[in-house]
Amino acid sequence: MSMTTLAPVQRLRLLRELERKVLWLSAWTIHHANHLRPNRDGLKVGGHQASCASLATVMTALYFSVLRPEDRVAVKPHASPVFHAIQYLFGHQPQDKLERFRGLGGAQSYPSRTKDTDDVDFSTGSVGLGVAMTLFSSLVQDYVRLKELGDGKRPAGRMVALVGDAELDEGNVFEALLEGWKHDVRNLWWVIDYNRQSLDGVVNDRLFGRIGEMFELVGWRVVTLKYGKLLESAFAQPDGEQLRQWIDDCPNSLYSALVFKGGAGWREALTRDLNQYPGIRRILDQHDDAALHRLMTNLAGHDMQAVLDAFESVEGDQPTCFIAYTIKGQGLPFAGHKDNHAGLMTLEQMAGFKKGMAIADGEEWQKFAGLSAAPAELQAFLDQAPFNGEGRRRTEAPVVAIPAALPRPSDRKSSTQEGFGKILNAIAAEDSELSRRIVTTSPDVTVSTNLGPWVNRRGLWAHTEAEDVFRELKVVSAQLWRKTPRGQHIELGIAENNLFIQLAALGLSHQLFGARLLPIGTLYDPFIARGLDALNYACYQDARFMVVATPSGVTLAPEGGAHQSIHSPLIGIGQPGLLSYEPTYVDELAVILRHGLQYMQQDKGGSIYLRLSTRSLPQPERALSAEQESDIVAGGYWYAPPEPGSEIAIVAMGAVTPEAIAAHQSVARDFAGAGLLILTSPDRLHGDWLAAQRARGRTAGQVDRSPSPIERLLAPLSRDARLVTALDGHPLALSWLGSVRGQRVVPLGIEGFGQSGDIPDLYRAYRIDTAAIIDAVARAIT
Ligand SMILES: Cc1ncc(C[n+]2csc(CCOP(=O)(O)OP(=O)(O)O)c2C)c(N)n1
Ligand SMILES: [Mg+2]
Repeated sequence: MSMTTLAPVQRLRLLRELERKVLWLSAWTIHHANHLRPNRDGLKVGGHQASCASLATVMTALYFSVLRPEDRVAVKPHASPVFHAIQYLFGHQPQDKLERFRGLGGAQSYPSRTKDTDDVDFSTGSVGLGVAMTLFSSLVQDYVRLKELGDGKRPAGRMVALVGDAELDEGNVFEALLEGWKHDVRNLWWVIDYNRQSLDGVVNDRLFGRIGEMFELVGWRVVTLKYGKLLESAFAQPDGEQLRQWIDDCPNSLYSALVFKGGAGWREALTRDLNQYPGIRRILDQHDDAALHRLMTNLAGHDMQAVLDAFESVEGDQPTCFIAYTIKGQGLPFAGHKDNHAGLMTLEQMAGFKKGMAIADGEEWQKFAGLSAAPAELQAFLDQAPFNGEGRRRTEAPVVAIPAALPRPSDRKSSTQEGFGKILNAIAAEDSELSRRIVTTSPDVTVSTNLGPWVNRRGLWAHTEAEDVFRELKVVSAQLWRKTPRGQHIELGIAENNLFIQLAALGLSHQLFGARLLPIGTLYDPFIARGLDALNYACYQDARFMVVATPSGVTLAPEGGAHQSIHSPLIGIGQPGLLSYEPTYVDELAVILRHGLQYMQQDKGGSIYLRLSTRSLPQPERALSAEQESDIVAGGYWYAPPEPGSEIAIVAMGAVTPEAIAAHQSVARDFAGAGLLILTSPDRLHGDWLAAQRARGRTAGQVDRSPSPIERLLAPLSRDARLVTALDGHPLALSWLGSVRGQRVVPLGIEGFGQSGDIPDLYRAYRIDTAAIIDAVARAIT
C-alpha cells in the first residue's frame, strides 16, 4: 500500500478509526494517571479529557495525513495527551511514558521540547504564547530561506498552531498578529478549536462574530468549518434551512447545554421552536434520540471528511485561520457541560466509554484494539504518514566560531551601552561568519539602545527591497533604514512580548530550520517585566539568544521612576536558562559578549542577559590578562585586592562602581588592607557556589573541595570580615554573599520606586553614593 494509491474512501475509513483510537488513548492516559496509579500526596493528577476530545479529529487528520516533515506545530497545551497518543501510535512514545503521564520522567502535562522525547516542535502551556510562537517562527523560516543560511534542502513548511478559542482572549496573540502583518508573514496556519468553552465556562457569543473579520483585516484567509456532512445534508432537505437558521442563532450556552442533555433535549427544543415546519417534523421522526444527538452535534470540526476538505482546499502561502466548530468533550459523557474543563470521567463513566470503544480489559494500551480495520492495514497507514517521511524532524546546525577577542573600543570615557553599540558596529564592518549569523531585533528602541550603527551597516530585514525615503529625499539623518531580504535587523513595534517570542523563534532556528543564528535583542531594562512570561517561555524551550537591556536602574536619572528598573538583577538570578551579567567597564563587556556568543551555542549553555547603563564612566587603562578575563566570565574580580586577613571589603557592580572606588579610597586610609571587589555576574557566582556545595555533598568520602569562584574570591578575607555591597538594583542581588563564608553584609541598593533627578541627587536620595558606602562601612564595623 502506498499513500498515492490509497483511495480517498479507504483513507477516510482509516482516519476515522484512528480518530477513535486517539480519543480513547488520550482519555485513558489521563484516567490511568488519576485512578490507576498509586497516589502518594493526595493531589489530583489532572489532565483535560474534554479539551483533548475537542481536537481529536483535527489532530488525527493533521498528523496522519495532512502535515509534511517541514511543518512545525504548536499544540494547544491541554491537548498534550492527544499529541502523546499520536506519537505513541507512530512509535515515537513508549507506553511506559504514557503510563507515567504527569509523573516524573513521564509524558509531560503540556507538550515540552526539552522534557518530552516525542518530537515536540514548540512547548506550550501559558496560553497564547505557543500561538504567537508559530508566527514568529514563520518569519524566522523566511529570514533563513531568503539568506540561504540553512542546509538548503527543506521546502518552506507551514507553521501550525492548534489554538484553544479562549487563547484569543490573550492580548499577545493580537500583538503578534499585527507584527506578522507588518512583516508580511506567510505559511502560517492557525486552527481554532472553537468549542465555545474556556476554563470557567462558555465563551462570549459576540467575540467570534468579530474574530474572522479581524483576521481578514490583516490579510489572512479565513476558512470556517462549521457544519459536518450530516447536518449539511439535513439542511438540504425541505425546511432544512430552518434548522440551519436555528443552530446559527442558538446562543453558545444553550447549544452547549443541549449537547450535554443529549437527544431528548434536542427533540424538546426543536419541537418547541420549529414544530410548524413539516420538514423538521420529518427529520425528528426519522431520527431516534441517539441519531438526533449525532446529527445535532455533527459540527465540521468533528467530521473527518469536512476537516480534510478544509485543510486540502487551501493552496499557497497566505496565512490561514481555520475556525473549526467543535464540542468540548465530544464523545465523552460530559460533552458540552460548562464545568467540564478539568472534569474527569468517573470509574463507571470510563467503563461505559471503554465498552463503547469495544476495548476488553487488559487491552487498554493496545494500539489497534477495538478498531475494525486490520492491524496490518492500520500499521501500514501509520508507517507511511507523510509527516515522518524524512525521519528525525529536529535539525542540527554547526556552531559558529567566535574569534578569540571581539573588537574593544578604547574610549577613555564611555558607558557600557555606548560600548555595546561600538562593538557591534565593528563586527558589522567585518565580513565574517560571526557578522553574518548575528541577527538583531528590538521593539522600537533600536536607536536608543545604540543598535543604530549596526543597522546602518547591515540593513533592516524585509521580504522585499525598500529604500530609505528620507535618504532618497536627501533629508539628513544619522540612520539609514534600508529594507532588504539581506537585512539583519528585525524591527518590531513596541511590544516586549513580541520581542521575546521573536527571540525564542530565532533562538531555536538551529533546531527548527537547520540554520544557526546568533540573535541579539535590545530593550529598556525596566520593560523586561512587560514581556516576562514570554522571556520565561523562550528560556523554557531552551531557545538561545542574548538580551541586551539598557538603560537600567535609577542611573538613567532624569527619565524618572517609570523607566527605572529595580528588581531586574533578581530576574537575572532567578530565571532558569538565562545567564545574566552586569559589566561595569567596556573591556569587561567585550569579554562577556564574546563568552555569551559561545555560551549561546553550547549544549549545556543557555541564553544571556546583559544589563547595561548609559552612565559614562572613566575607563581603566589596562590590558586584561587571561586570568582577569576568566574572572570576568566567572562573575567577578578584585579591582583592589585585599590584604590577607582583611576585615573590610567593598563589593560593587555596574554603574555605582565610581562611588565604590571613591569610598574605598577613603576607607583605605583607616583600613589599609580593605579590598574592592567588582562583580560582573552575581547570577553566575551564585549558581557555581550552589553547584560546588552540591558536588561536595555527592562525593562524600573522597570530598571534592575545589572552591567555587566566589569562595576563592572571598578566601583572602578574614573569616569575620564585613562586606558592604552596592549596586543600582535590589540589594538582595548581592546580600547572599554573606552566606558564602558566614561574613556580615551591609547591602546597599534600590528598594523603592525611582524618580526624576540627576545622578548625584538620586544616588544620595537612594543611599548608593560615596557617603552612603562610607557610612555603611562604619556601620559594618561597629
Ligand atoms: C496564561 C494562562 N492563563 C491561564 C491559564 C489557565 N488555563 C488553562 S486552560 C484555560 C482555558 C482554555 O480554554 P481554551 O483555550 O478555549 O481551551 P479548551 O480547553 O476549551 O480547548 C485557562 C484559563 C493558562 N494555562 N495560561
Ligand atoms: Mg475552548
